[in-house]
Formats: sequence, structure tokens, C-alpha cells
Amino acid sequence: MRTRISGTKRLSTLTALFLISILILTSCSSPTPTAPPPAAGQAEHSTDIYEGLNLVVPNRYDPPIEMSSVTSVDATVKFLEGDDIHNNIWTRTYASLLGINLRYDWVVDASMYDQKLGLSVNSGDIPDMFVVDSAQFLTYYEAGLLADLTDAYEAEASDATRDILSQDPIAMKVATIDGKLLGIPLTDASVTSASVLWIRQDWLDRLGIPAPTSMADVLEISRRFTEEDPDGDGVDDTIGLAVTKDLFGAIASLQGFFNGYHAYPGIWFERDGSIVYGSVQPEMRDALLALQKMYADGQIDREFGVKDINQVTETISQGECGMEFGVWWNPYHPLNLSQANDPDAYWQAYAIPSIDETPAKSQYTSAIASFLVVREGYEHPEALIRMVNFWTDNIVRSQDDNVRNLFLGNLDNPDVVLYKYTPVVLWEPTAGIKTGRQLREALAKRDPTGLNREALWRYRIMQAYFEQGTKEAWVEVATNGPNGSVVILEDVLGDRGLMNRFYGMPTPAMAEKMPTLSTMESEMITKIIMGEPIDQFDRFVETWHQMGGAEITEEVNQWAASNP
Ligand SMILES: [Ca+2]
Repeated sequence: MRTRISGTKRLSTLTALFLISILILTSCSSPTPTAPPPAAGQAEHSTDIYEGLNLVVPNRYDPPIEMSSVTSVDATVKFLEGDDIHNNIWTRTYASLLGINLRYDWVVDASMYDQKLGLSVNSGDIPDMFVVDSAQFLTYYEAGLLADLTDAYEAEASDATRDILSQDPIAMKVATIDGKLLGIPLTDASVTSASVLWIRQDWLDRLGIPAPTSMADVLEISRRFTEEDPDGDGVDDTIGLAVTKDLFGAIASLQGFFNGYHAYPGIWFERDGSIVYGSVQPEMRDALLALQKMYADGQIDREFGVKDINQVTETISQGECGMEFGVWWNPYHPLNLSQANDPDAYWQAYAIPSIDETPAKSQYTSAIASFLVVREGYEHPEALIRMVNFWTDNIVRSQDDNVRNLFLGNLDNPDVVLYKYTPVVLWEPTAGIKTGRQLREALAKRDPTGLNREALWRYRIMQAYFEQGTKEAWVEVATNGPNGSVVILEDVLGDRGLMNRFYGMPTPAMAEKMPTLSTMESEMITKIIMGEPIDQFDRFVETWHQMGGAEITEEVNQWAASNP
């Protein structure tokens, strides 16, 4: 399986990008709304800070209970003055409002967490509550170390908790083994890994090319962007499509291109009653041939095979390419750099077009990569459910800015991201889609009434674009605006998406053999694009099956049979 960034990490980075963009944009376009001063850290162990806040508080343990845990904090995480990981708004709130004294036995950098947890658990030192990845989840379950949370969840999970966990169709499934709920999955928006097609709209307009409605149109756009001087400088200095040497990822990826040919590299999906691996299906062939021709015609960088994401970002920012398949947030990075160098640059999102009459589906992968678990034998398994409820009821569902400022941080102090101090962080899988819809409605009515503070910020940024001509504000318009990328994600969640059918932990043969097979796969794709004969693909398919692919496929099908 391809390595991917964990959901939480991806979102945190993204949140940071948003905050930065919003700050820059608001400072040059519209007045920043006044925020109350940061309240956290003001009154240690005093409950004054909660006064006047509309909080939903679960039953408080009286007397308070003890809960040991372990956690990771990166060196980049900043704290408010006087706070640290052991004493902050979250530890104080768990103690004061929930009656849970959360104590971290150790704290390490995120890169060390898995190893340190393994050592702890092996030495019999098992925390009361902790975070595990998918592989640890199964290992610790099989070792009998995890508490069954089924009854505690049934008895105590709030409506918001249940709703958030049901928005992702596989969240509860993947946390349930042998009919027992053994952990709370840390949810995020899976659909954000789906590809959209980003095109320099100003180039399309300059050359008088209409919006693409098929992959044939995409190929033609690529040709004209390469041959017809779309930037109008009289120099032959542009290419059609940006691709990195990694071939896949969030930026300048080939995922969406393949999807346009109904090919789904790197994921598993159902075909004729069994689960198959996308990269060895015949649909890959035509897509590879099309890419090979684009490369031969100079529409893809001659050097793409050695260019990493930073070098491709440079190509994009210098205005040297006109299309890339990426994800919905690309205007925040790296497409913003293109506009920064060329004020008229505008990248428009398009749904993945199809090579034929059948609409293309954009592939995506479950975002669930980790779980909150409780030690078997811990006296208060329901305490975890209460902490989850506190998060979902008050943070995810609250529209109260004072609550968000107190527990998440505020935009006046964007370096301090308070949720990084607690492991109990579940994102609402469809939140971005909902916000996008609210924003589009508000824009259509020209009335922001009812938007929460974050949405209101986004609304004002778009207003700055439409009403004051603030061109930097295009990033928000291209994502959450009337024809923005978020609209496309809604369709992907409908019938224009295909989620990776396999979401379990790696099967034995997969763990052992997939890394080699994936390397072979990348080399095959790169070589064919660069001109090697297409029968290399047929040979790859054969070798793939022989070198473990057939065995992995069998294991995946067995897994699927018991995970319908
Ligand atoms: Ca040119």
C-alpha cells in the first residue's frame, strides 16, 4: 500500500494554511473582527473561564478518577504562557468539568510514538487510555489488552458522537472486531483525498478554449497549452500537465488522470463479484499510452522522473504549466504561488472528465488511520466516551466563538493550536462540504446571517474578491465559491466517487510483498511514460501476480468476505 499522511496531520497542516491565508487576506481586504482575548491559562483550576459558555458537560466523576495516558507532541507545537502538555486547557477541563485527572506517563515526538508505545506495552506498562494505529489496534486486541467499549458506547455516546461516527460509513466497522467495539476511530474527511482537475482558466480564456467535457478535451488542452503560447509572451516556455517523480500524492498527481480512463491505481475495488487491485487492470493501458504520447510531444516535463514536489511547485509558481490533477485545497498550496507571481492567474477546478460516455469516478481512501483505546481492566471505560462526547458536543458542534477560542485557539494567536494538546480529536467527515454549501447559499443571497465565525471569514474573503477585486482572494473562491472544488467533492461523495474497498490493516502477504510490488509499479509507469513499449505493462501485470499479488488478492478477498 502507498504511504499516506495520517488524517490528523494532513488536516492540521491544512488548518494552519487556512489560518495563515485568512490572516493575510483579511489584513489587506477587510477589517479583522475583534476577538476576545485568549482565556486559556488565565485562571488555573478555576472554573470562572467556563462562565457564560454554552457547554454540554457529561456527568462529572465525584470523587474524580485517575486516567493514565501517553502522548506525542511535536517540537513545533506552541503553548500559551505557563502551560505545557501536562497542564493546559484540556487537562484542566477534563479535571474540572468531567472529574477525570488525565496524566501522561510519557510524552515523545510524534515520530517516536509507535516505537515508545511498543516498548511500554511489551514491558507490561499499559496506559489506561491511548492512541493506536491500525496495526497496533489488531495486535493489542489479539493480545487481549483492549477493553470492550460496546456497552459504554451504547450507554453514554451522545447524539453528536453517534452522528459523527456514522458519517463515515466504515468508521464503526473498522473499530469493531468479533462484534465488539474496541476503540473510537479518529475520524476525518476521507473524500478530501479525491482528485480534481485544476486548469489555468486565464489560459483557457486567452486561447478561447471551452471547459473540458471529456479526457479527449483534456489532451487537446494539454497540446494547445504546450504549443500555442498560452501566457502570450512569445516564448515557447509552457507545458500542459504537471507531474512529479512520485506520480501520486496531493499535488501534480496522476491519480485523476487514470480515473478519467476508469483506472484506479493503488486501490482495491469490486469487479465481477470479487475485489481486484486497480493498478493491474486493463484500463491502465490506454491511460499509460496517452501519457506516453503527451511526454513524447513535450507536454509533460522531460525531467519529471527526477523532479520532486518542490521542483514541480516551482514550475507551477513560475507559470510554466497549465494543468495539474490534485486535491480540493490546492489553491491554498501551491497554486497560490502561481497567482502571487502572476496576478491574473486563476486556477479553476473541474470534475475528472471521462474518456467515454460513462462518467468518471474519482478514487479516494478512508481517512481512518488511528483509534482511541482503553486498557482491558481499567475501571472506567466510559470515561473515554465522555471525553469524546465533550469534544463532539462542544467543539465540533458548537457555533459559539467563545467556546472555540477557549478550546481551539483563536486567529489572533494562530501559532497556538490548542487541540494539539489532547488525543481526543475527531473531525466531522462532512464538515467541509456543509460549510461550502452554507457559503454558496450565503453568497447567492448576499446575506451571511447564520454563518459561524470561520465561515464568515471565508465569506468576507470571497466578498473581497467579488466586490473589491482583491485578486489574492481567488483561493477561497476557487475552493468554496459557486463553482469551486468543494462542489465537486459533494458529487464524489454521491455517485462520482470510488472508495478504496480495502481498509483493514495490511494482510501478511501485503505487509511482506507490497512494498516491492509498489516500487515495481512506479518504475513501470515512469518508464512507459518516458517511451518504453506498452507491453512492459502486460509483463508487469504478470510479474505482479507471480511475485505475491495473487496471494495478496486472495487475502484481501478473504478479508472483504468478513468485512462486508
Ligand atoms: Ca510562452
